[in-house]
Amino acid sequence: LLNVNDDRVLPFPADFLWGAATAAYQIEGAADKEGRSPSIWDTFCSIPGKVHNGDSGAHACEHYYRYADDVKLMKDLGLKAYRFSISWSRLLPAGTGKPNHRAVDFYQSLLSELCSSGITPVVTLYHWDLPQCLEDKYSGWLSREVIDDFEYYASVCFDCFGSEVKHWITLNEPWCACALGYGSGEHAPGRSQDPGKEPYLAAHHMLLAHARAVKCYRDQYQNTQGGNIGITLNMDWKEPLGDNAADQAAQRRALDWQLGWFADPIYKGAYPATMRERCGDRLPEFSDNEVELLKGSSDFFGLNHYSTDFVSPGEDGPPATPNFFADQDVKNISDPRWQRTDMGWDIVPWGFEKLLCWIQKEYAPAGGILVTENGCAIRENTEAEALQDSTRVEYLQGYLAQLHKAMANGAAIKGYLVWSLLDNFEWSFGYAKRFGIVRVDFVTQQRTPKASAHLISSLCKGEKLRVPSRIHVSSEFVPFH
Ligand code: GBH
Repeated sequence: LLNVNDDRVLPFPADFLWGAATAAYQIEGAADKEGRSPSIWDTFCSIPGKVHNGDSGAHACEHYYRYADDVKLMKDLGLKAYRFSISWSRLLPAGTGKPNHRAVDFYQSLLSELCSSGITPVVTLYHWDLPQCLEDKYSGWLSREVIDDFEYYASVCFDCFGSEVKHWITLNEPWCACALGYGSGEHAPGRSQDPGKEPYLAAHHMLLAHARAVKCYRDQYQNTQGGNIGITLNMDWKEPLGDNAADQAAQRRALDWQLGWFADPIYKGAYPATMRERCGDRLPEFSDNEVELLKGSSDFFGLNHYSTDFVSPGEDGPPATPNFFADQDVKNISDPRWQRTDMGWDIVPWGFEKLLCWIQKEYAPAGGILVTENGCAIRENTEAEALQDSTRVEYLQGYLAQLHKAMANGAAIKGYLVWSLLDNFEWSFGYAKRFGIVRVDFVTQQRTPKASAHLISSLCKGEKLRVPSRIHVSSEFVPFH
């Protein structure tokens, strides 16, 4: 038996899927080129004040033109897997209908470079970039019409790319797309008009669109193409502030409103009871057929994880008009001793172990858990500073040690993809926040691997994880209250 508290050199299974992740709008550039039509993120970026510095994904990492060099870089690092997303509005500029052949060529070329380099593609269908024409036509995710259009888009992807792709992800982090896109308005489409209803409605349609794409794959492609398909959900761990029933109930609500909102319909066939109780008819209902469609609609559990909070009940009481965030009645609290990333997110490795074990226990996901994102933004003022990204290296060592511990404690974890391969367009933060294990100079587009890239590279090559003794591996911690 492994005792990770004493053993600072941690082995991982030989078939563990190590790699890195990106998303289309964050790296591709060529946003108004080669037949691509705008997505809701192009529109959102053009509204003054929405994105830091007026930045956009118009050029980003120019990956659309530099993909061959980027795959070469991944090959040099020895990545086993690469997660990227397909741009819906590049492939189907009208949102539906005839595919753009230049987009088909682009993604097929990317896939063939990956395959000839021995890198396993993990492909996301939707990483937040709805075609703007569908937003204009029927208000995008607020309409049931999007479900058919998403299923059709997915089927085009399976047709065009399914012979190379064995790992499909339908949606990336629907929580962000709904809570930030329709609740706070921080993300596209930037709506906050009806925050007590729209996040729930958009989420309902996302869940159904996900389930229909999965059914389509299983019915028409899985037998011949032999891949698997799942969803990626994001969860920050929530630890009860105190050892009391009120804080434990707040933890349950916090988990339900972020993870359970999506995972419960997929794994249990219903929204969490806490949501049903508190939202009443603002939370849409699934028909019996829809419950059947949703249940079991993920071949693996894709998880993105970044940070942890302590939680206790909210203090504000119910707001005058209902609101997604207030519905939860949760107050998030940080330990002031925690170190923070450049996003202001707390670095709390032990929360990762708790979350992974929670998912294993609560959902026991068939096909296991695939960590599809984890990583951090670090302030890197100069290139020299960036290349010695010791804070990121320590973040990864701490989080990976906890992932290792979760595996030792029974969590079935199949792989780990770091966010992100490249510094890129960090949504409303523009280019000001750098998550890459590879430095990108946005003037010259030069790529340079950072120390963290060498860490990931060593793991890809089968080396054990070395965790310096100053990094805590134990999940025992001293609550600050
Ligand atoms: C992901 O979302 C996205 O999938 C990816 O595109 C993006 O570039 C990447 O992360 C980095 O942002 O305030 O301490 O409680 C991240 C989802 C949800 C993670 C909010 C952090 C708040 C942490 N995020 N969460 S805290």
